[in-house]
Amino acid sequence: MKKWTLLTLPLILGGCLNVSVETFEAPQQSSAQQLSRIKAVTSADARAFVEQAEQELETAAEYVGHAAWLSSTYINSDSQFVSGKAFQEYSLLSVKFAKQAALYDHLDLDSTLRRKLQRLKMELSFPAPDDKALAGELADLGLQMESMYGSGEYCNDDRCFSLEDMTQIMAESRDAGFLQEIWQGWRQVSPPMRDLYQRQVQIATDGARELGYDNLSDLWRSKYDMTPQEFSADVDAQWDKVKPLYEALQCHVRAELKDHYGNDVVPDSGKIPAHLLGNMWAQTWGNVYDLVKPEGHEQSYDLDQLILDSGMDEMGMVRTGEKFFTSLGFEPLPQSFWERSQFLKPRDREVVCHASAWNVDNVDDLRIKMCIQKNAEDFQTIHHELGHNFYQRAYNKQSYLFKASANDGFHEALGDTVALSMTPSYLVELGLLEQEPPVEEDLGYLMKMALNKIAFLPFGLLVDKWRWQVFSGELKPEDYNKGWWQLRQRYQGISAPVARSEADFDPGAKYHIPGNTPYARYFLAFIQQFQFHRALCEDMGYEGPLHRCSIYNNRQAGEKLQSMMTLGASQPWPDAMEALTGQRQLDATAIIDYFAPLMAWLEEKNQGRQCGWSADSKLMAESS
Ligand code: X8Z
Ligand code: ZN
Repeated sequence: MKKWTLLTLPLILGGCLNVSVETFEAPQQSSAQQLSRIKAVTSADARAFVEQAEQELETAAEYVGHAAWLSSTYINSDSQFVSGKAFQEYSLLSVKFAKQAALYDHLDLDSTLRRKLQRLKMELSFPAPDDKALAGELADLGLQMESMYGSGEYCNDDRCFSLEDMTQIMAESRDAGFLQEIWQGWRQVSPPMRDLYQRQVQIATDGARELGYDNLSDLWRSKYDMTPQEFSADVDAQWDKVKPLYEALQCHVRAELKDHYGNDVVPDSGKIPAHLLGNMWAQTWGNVYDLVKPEGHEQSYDLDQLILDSGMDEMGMVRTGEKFFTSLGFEPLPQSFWERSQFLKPRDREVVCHASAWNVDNVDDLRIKMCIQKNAEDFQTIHHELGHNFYQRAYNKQSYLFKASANDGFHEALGDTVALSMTPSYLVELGLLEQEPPVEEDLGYLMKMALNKIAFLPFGLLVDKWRWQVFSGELKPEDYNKGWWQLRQRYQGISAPVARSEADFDPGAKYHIPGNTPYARYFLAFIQQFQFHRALCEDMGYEGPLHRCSIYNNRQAGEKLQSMMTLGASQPWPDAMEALTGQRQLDATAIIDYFAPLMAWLEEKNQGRQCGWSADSKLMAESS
């Protein structure tokens, strides 16, 4: 089944139980009848119910998996129709079981059964109400928005640009005017999504209420083995810890960009115009490394160039990624992976290019879907996606409701953890680099890493801060874009390069909003991956600086990872965290330790600079 985009549906080919669904049709009964039933149900009934639910959901999910693969890799009205039906069917089934799960709330059940019943209630991110028409409408809305995003393009008088073209321009161009045009151009994709999004939220909110949640925000924040309030407090606490690092980086990058582009382009507000950071959403800044690199400590190699010079093609990049995992002791990917994955953007049809990893049958039909470009960013993304696939395979012996990661941050962290080991010494081992660079270059390496990892943190946090506000009703539809830019300013210290208004719907220009993929998972992952990296390095007896440690070829590290991955979602996430790191909590000290040498350099470099930014009120008309 498709994972990590529209739905999160694990599945398994379980045995068929001879229990009639009729047995569990509680909602139609009167409350007196229900009460007598509640008294009557036993833990054996609960067990049979869960097995039945797992088996039926598994069958439906496999169908969704195939249909969704088609609708993402061949966007047309037929594939959308079929996929819509499959989502509708799955949604209704899942909601039915989620409601019935409440029948067993009062029973004293073993922890595994109790956990499965809980997971049944929070399986869907956007649950439909128990109504066929609304379930169909909800499925169609999601598919419509995802296909609008997938087929989005921007055309000026000269030519049309795909998102991949625009991604490359954002990365490489240093022409502020052109960057602004492209930044604005891509955002034409989303105003037509605004009403659809509002409707989608409305329907799914009703669905969440039927399942007993106050709103979708509570549902989304309930998936972390703690209360929604505790979860919000935890992510805020982590953010507070890493904020000084982000603020130091933002200050340095702003100063260097101002030197390069001048005062007209980079204003005095302290914020950075969002089109100058090398990325369409200003979420990672590695592409402006050349403008902000630490003088005297520059990296002598450029991974983009090394990849091009090596002659490695896109498939070769994936093979190299696979080799990292097999060096840790993981089994090679199945032949079907190579036959069924989408590595390149097809020339003849529209597809959703945003990278994703799939396990279509939740056994071993593993695939990635990408439109790979031969560059370092996509090389890293390949490792990210393969991390999903190897995780999916590691827990495929779990039962359906536990075929997931410990929490969604773990899934996102796995491949990134591996990619933290793509150190210069690893590149030498691969034959991409001739010799290991001297230690003086470490600051350059750390700067490049920070531009991708530290710069991401506030973005990773704010996307769902925005959605939580929307879902709870705190942010009204007429303020969707204003609320978005308030968060962008406050957390990232960036500003829109041209005036924005409620005629725009800028959140919709980021894949995960139309694609309905929760985003706090990436914030967690960016903290966790350093925790995982540090634990694995310590475990293998490594004693040097963390940024020079590579787990490549280390079976012990592989076994540690496996021990966490095979658990799937069967245990509360602190147990899985403990299996790998010995710690039971998120711990930002690992990312702080990793970047300590860079932080020291930044603090010195920023002396005399005016750091920080004002969260001014001219949010929507700011033209910097
Ligand atoms: O969406 C992704 C992955 C697929 S799960 C490519 N990421 C986030 C993004 O691109 O916005 C990875 C990092 C953040
Ligand atoms: Zn991912």
